[in-house]
Amino acid sequence: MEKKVSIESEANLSFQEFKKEVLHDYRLCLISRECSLLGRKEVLSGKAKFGILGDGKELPQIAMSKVFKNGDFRSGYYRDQTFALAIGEITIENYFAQLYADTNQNREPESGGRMMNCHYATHYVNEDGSWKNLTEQKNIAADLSPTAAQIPRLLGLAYASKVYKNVKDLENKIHFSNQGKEIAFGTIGDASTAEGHFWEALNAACALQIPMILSIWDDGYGISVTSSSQRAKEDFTELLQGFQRKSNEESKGCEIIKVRGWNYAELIDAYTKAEQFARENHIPVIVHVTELTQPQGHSTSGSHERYKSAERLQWEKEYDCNIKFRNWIKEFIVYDKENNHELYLASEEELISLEQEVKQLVKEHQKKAWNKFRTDINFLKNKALSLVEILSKKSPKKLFINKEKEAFQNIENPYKKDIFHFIRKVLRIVREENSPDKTNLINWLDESLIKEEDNYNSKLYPETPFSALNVPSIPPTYDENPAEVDGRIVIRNNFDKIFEKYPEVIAFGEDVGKIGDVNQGMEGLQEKYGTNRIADTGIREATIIGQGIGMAMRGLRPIAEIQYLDYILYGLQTLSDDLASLSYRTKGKQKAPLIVRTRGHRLEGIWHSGSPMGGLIHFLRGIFILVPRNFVKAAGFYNTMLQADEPSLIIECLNGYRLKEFLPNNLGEFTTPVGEVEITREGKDITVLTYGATWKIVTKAAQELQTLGIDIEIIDAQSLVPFDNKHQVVESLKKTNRLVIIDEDVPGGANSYLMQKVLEEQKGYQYLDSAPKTITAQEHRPAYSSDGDYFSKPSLDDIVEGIYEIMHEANPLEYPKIR
Ligand SMILES: Cc1ncc(C[n+]2csc(CCOP(=O)(O)OP(=O)(O)O)c2C)c(N)n1
Repeated sequence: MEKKVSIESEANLSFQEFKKEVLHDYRLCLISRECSLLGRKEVLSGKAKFGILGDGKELPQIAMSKVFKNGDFRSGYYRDQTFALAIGEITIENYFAQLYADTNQNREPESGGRMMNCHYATHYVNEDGSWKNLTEQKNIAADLSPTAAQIPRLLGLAYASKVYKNVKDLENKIHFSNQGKEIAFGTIGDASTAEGHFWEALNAACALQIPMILSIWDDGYGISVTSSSQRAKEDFTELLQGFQRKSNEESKGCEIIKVRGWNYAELIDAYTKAEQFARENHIPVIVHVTELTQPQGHSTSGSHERYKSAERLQWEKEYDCNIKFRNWIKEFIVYDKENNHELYLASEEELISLEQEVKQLVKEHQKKAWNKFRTDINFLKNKALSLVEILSKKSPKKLFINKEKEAFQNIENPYKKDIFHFIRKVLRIVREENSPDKTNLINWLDESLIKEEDNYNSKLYPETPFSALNVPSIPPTYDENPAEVDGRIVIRNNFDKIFEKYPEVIAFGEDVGKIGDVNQGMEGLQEKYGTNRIADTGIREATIIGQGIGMAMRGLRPIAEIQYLDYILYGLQTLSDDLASLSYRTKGKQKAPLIVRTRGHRLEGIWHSGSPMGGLIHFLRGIFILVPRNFVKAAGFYNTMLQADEPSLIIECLNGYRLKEFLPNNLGEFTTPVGEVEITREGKDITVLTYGATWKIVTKAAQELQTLGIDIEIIDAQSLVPFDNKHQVVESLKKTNRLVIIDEDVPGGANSYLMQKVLEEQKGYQYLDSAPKTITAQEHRPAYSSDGDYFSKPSLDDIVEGIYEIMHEANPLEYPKIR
């Protein structure tokens, strides 16, 4: 047989098989396109709120899907619906269910209606919270909307393969890896490569030599801004040249493959090559897919005619990858010498018939998705109407109720919010009535709200049986005459036990490897456990966090170190948008039990004394935030969190590494309970709630206060999120009736969070005899040196006087004014 066009894989296929595959691919392209076209219509007709769609990117995703194997991971963005369809992650009905924000998880498995359309997430965990066998399925790390936010964790997803390949003790983790042969696939829009995350991750991937294939869907625009305004060189491949590895085997760097996004044969070839580089040899690959289009513009929010020239729009029509693919199919002719005739992939008629079939198919499934979505809501609507109808019959406020009913019935396709608003409004109208019908309505409302709470407000944390809250509390135990050692020895010796006990624990960060971190909390451990277990990284906080997230998603237990708490800001976006929201946005179907280790609070100066706990607490709901006052407590938190599913941030006291502590004899075993405060000094006059490095100063202040006739009770918060699940603070308040909260954060920072917890959540306000008070740092960053600290952070004097003042106000005779 002679052929006018060929593709590599064809060699193994008979013509009929080849034809079948090509037409199957074209059919998928058509299905995906039809979903986009109809999706936009659904938004414009008001049935869905917003659509970000995958049209114009179909063909390269088909090619990518062909080399994407079980066990592989994709970390991509909102254009990848064709890929999701191709690997069987979504059906057409799922696609539309997500567009409508259907909360039924069978119909919308990606997020249970929480994420906007084209945001995908496969399920990592079973119903009972245990890991699925990730090597038997194709994996998608939950998508994110912020541009390039998917890139930091891509590094970790790929790095995990390297770990599984090299760490011998992990050979039995066969449900996570097959000897590290899994590839992490990334996708990103060309404009999003202007983000720092992209460059940071690319540099790290090239340095680490990991199996990563990062595809850039280059359509020349980031919404309206053209490539030339996005980057230094319009041709992205040219810009990347410094990363290209040299031909010699030893050379680091990556392979760069440039390919036209409308050329089926070239694309198949490109991804086949990319896979060869990545899978066995762990060479990162960039696939720069050029000449892509956006047939319907960026999203449903506007039209691209506003910013694209007539020529460009015309070009996009011609170079639409589906159209080009169609032409290629039509022009593909094989001459069969033996039988003396030409073989075609498809005739014009066949293609038209396929196109019509797909149009109808997508429409049918869209309708099904809509009807199922509406059926559930209409059930609620009808139930609400019938209960209100019954109530109104005997109500003296019938007229008012009917008015509401009429307005409600006029809404064509009410959302749930309309239904709940209607009922709650009616209940406000009949607030003075008592009747069984009203009770029925209230009961039904309460039951329905519980269901909606599950739909919209559950799973901020994984809520699995492997929660830190279920880890048994094991106190540290001591020899009769325990050694008194530097805090760093406590933590180091505990880490030693951890590395011995858990082969899946991998620690990494700046200066973590060779010197065992800047405070030597891992001193000597790299020598003992090897560079795969304890590793130095580049100075790249965002991707240190991302590396940890990706590894944790693949069954490892990474401890990602941020050298100082002040520098966590570089990784905050990744922590907040990705890690903190992971469980919530997948409704508990994905987890990443990453431990972020860092050190903070007071030491020296503007960038080494940070304690921005309020900021972290607010940005990172979804991550446990633990603030141990010493290293026995810190070690206990690591021991706890390594048995748990929740991600956590553990902040050690920067000024405590050289302070003496007794060395427990059950290192690696004892735990510090999460969500529990500890009363470290009992007292009767004032409850003082504090944490971290400030605890020591408060403890000192207590001695002086005792001499002034004030007996304070000190409570170490130690676990800010979650905080005091047993409500021990309010119990203390019942005794002292006065509350002071002291920390090193700015006024209104974590101290105010604690105040809200105690006064509002624990209803502590009822027991107060004095105004509650916070003693905090100044609003500015702490100035350098001892005097800078004295005038910036709450000092012993501030604390003693601040507490004294409360007693003075309560009893000026017994506690005369100091100054
Ligand atoms: C951090 C961040 N900044 C801005 C946006 C708003 N935004 C959404 S998509 C987009 C353009 C992205 O263009 P590109 O990366 O080329 O991908 P494309 O949408 O063209 O596929 C922008 C600016 C965002 N989502 N996240």
